[in-house]
Amino acid sequence: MKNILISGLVGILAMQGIAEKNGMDEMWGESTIKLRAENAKRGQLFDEGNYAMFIHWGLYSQLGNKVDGKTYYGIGEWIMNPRMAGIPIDEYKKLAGTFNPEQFDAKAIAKLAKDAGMKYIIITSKHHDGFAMYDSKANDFNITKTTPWAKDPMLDLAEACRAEGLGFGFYYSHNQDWTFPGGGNGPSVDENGNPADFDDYFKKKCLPQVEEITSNYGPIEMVWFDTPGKMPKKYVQQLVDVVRKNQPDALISGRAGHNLGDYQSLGDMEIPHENVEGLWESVDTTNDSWAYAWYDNNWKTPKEILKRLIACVARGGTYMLNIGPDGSGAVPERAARALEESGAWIQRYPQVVYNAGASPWKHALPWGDVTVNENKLLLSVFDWPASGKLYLPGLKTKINSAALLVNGKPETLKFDVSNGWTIFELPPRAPEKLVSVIEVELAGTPKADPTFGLDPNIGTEILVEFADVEGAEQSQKRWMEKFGEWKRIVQVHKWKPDGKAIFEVDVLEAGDYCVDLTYAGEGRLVWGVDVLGGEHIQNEQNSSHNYQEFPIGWINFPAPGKYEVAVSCLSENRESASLKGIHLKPAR
Ligand code: FHN
Repeated sequence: MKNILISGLVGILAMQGIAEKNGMDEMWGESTIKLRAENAKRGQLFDEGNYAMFIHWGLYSQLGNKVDGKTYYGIGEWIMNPRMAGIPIDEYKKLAGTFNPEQFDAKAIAKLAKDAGMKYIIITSKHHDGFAMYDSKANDFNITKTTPWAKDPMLDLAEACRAEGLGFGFYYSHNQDWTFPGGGNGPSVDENGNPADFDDYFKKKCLPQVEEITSNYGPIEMVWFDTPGKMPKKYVQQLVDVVRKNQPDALISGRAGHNLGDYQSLGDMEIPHENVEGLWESVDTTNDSWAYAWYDNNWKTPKEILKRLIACVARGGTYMLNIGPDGSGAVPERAARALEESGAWIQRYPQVVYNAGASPWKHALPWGDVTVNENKLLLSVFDWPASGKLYLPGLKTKINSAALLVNGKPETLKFDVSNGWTIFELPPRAPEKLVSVIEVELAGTPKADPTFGLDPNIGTEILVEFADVEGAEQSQKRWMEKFGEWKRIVQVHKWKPDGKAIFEVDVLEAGDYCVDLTYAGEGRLVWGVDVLGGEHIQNEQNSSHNYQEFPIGWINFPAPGKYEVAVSCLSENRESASLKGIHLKPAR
């Protein structure tokens, strides 16, 4: 199996070319894996809580992606950028004059985070637009000096978090500042027309503001630096020194740059498919934009939120989920509702998330996912099997007992073991509407064979990042669906005539399986699928520029056991063919 996810993001960006074209080449900086060593308190909430609230809120929230009657689609906090509405600096600054967020309710936001099951809140103190959402003495372009509201919301939010027993911390855009002379992607001359460089911006604004946010709000959990770009190391080091001096227990985000952060920050909206080692975080948002966008109703459902949260914990990481209050300070009602509903589930099953560790299978299973807490496996079942049987392949540790949690109480489950598979007998109805949980107490340390078992109930999807590849290339591909809305896959492409992606599978029930392939390409493509040492099938199907699943045919596994399944692109426009995964489902 390959772990391509930890490859340097800078390299990936360069490879894509697309990021540079969009002026977003300064996105995430390099990946860092650094475990807190010298300070046991630092990162405790991050490591054990596994779930946090991210808030993007600023002047841009007032526009909600509409400027002069025109709607711009993409991440709202970039609205002034030429890639979006391209608002001149002077025009943008005028927004402060009408920023009056009377609906902002720090206590309600902290309560929402608490009810959602989140352990701390990170909010934008200054985003790339340069506007400080707190009372900054270092620079007047801030919420208390320039808005009719004239209050510091961060004082209230810090206090409200403390009252709820939550951690609190700040996002700070340290490199990009689009309105201050010399800031990253900002003006290159000052108000008198004199040249300004990054050093001016850093000394006059960035460093003093980081002093402020780490001094004036009590103990904070984290400083979430973002988009370091090509910022020289000496500057990042100074910021790190300030944070360490003022807040020795605070974490520094993986996007500080130069490997000076405390953990690895994955790409925006990235939920990894394979376990990732070390201390790491995924950041995601409740819809498609970070900041409020009036049209953006593409909310994640409570079930989707739980799926993404549990996937992060099961891959070994932490999940931070964003909300974007609007210009009045109100949190969109649907986002709040989805967080409350998923949070109510977490209150019933805290052991699935808090202090929970990674799945020994190292990837999700067809019906759900597995987290580990002490000597227990927590099976989160998203797709309840109609057959009354739940199949768990490759568990290598003896089971002491298994129980289905019904209204929080364990009900003993019967189970059987066959050909290395554990088969649980389940009642016909799922006890939970969202996700039902089975607790499996083990006799020792959880160990599992990560080979993908073909589930006898439902289809099993295997992505090409889990394949061994010969005669073709396996690489990451990233693109923006809307501006700033990142998608990523691992693809197998550049197929040579003898190219293959080989998947190892474990079959419990012999027989015919329907094979579907997910791919993109141009025109019709001919694909071959072989059970190595067994049947060969091939078929021609259409393709499209975006990834779609196409049926190829039935293939036979003559007996239970392990097999290798090879996929190849046999003919037509092979240069265009990009394979994402295979799906195998019992042909019944
Ligand atoms: O450019 C920012 C973006 O606006 C947003 O804040 C995200 C959140 O992770 N960070 C940057 C892009 O990665």
